[in-house]
Amino acid sequence: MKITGIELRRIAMPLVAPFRTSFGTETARDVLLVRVVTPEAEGWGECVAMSEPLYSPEYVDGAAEAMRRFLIPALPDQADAQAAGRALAPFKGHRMAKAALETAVLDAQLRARGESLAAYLGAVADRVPCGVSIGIMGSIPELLDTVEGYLAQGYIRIKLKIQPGWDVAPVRAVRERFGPELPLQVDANAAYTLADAPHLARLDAFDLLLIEQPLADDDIVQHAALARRITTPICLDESIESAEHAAAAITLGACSIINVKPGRVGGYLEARRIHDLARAHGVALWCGGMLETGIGRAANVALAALPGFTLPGDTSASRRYFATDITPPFELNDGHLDVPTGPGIGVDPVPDILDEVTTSVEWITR
Ligand code: OSB
Ligand code: MG
Repeated sequence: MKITGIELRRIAMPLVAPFRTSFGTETARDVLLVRVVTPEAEGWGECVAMSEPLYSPEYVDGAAEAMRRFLIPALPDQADAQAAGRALAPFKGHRMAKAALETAVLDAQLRARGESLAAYLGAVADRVPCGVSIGIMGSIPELLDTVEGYLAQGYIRIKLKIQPGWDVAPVRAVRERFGPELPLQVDANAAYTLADAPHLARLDAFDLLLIEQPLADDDIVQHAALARRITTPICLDESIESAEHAAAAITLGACSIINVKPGRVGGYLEARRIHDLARAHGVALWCGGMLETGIGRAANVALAALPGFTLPGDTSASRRYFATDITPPFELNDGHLDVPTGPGIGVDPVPDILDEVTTSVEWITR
């Protein structure tokens, strides 16, 4: 199965509502899609890099440049995801770019042999429970209305974005309004320092499932120190870019839970290594999100169906993000999304919709 060409396609996807985190506000998603073409099948991958390097060092223009200049020329002739992973490994970083390429290769490979990504990865569930990530709001009443709306849609876990000045009060308000049974967690996107430990300990009173990435990406040791000073379980997101990072964090006691984002760790093969490692060590996992279109979401839902993913993920329905998704929309059913069963990632872009949102197309032959 020879790779004959690769398409890099940029699309512009307006978000249904602005999404504010401690690192910035997103109003639209600038997405880089990868399509790997072979005579037998095509495969899709979604690059989760954002427009600016605020969540991680990667950004969309940089990912496209890394792909065209270094990664695509290094890919093996044959569509073989394991071989692609090995060929890309010598290039440092650029994990989101590598993940998109490797996923497109894997999708083509699996479509050609009629196997679903879920089956390939070792999924054990046919549907996955869904949470929703709620951005920083202008006021507490606005936040409470937003939470209420998502609960009415069936989401079974709420995640609140927090930052200094928007933490204890919104958490208290949501707890008081929706009660002690609501599965509730927070995500700081690295907005605090260890000096904030006494303040973060005030969140212990609210029985949160976890606090995600309270400290800086490279503060693994400081997260271990924080874990000894608060009772809320610590979950790492930005800090975990590989199975090696996960092993270090687990050994140090820096986290008891990991948010797995395949883009952040360089692909689904590395995500599965983290799964196997974490599961062996009793560290709980859940599948994070990067405001993906249906292409990235389909693959994430397959990953979230692995046995170690024991907490609800940020794998929300398409309409939480976009008025019109580029694939048939993922819809919430009793708080769950169905795991695609078709070959590969199991979904395809709708050609007319894809064309409408496309801002550029680049075709690279090999
Ligand atoms: O930190 O988990 C995060 C979105 C973009 C970048 C980082 C994060 C997020 C989210 C939203 O929390 C997850 C989603 O709904 O896709
Ligand atoms: Mg996060």
